[in-house]
Amino acid sequence: MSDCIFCKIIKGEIPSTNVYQDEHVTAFRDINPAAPTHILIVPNKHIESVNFVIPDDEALIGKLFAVAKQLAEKEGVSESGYRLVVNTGAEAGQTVFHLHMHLLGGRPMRALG
Ligand code: DGP
Repeated sequence: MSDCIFCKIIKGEIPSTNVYQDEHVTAFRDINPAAPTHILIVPNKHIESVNFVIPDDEALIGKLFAVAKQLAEKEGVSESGYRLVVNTGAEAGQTVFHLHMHLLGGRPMRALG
């Protein structure tokens, strides 16, 4: 989508610190990190949120987890632990409406509330 900030990052139209990219998925460091490791893993296809996932996207959504596993190992947080978060909708705190998975690690996480 032309006015989507993550679509622009995926296309290299605005700067980002990319840590992974293939034809389906891009991952880059969050601009406002909430943990020592804070990476956003996004499908290259513009999907607004989990609410807009269709059956054809299932392999793509699975790929987000495969990339998360790979990046957690690379960041050295596989053993210590990490959190994968997908905010969906305004009340959950979604601010960018291009589906993304947060990979957070490198510090103890509080219980969800
Ligand atoms: P969420 O609140 O779940 O929609 O998370 C959106 C995240 O995106 C938030 O943690 C900040 C990050 N973010 C927003 N704009 C940019 C940007 O231009 N570059 C990068 N690297 N991250 C961004």
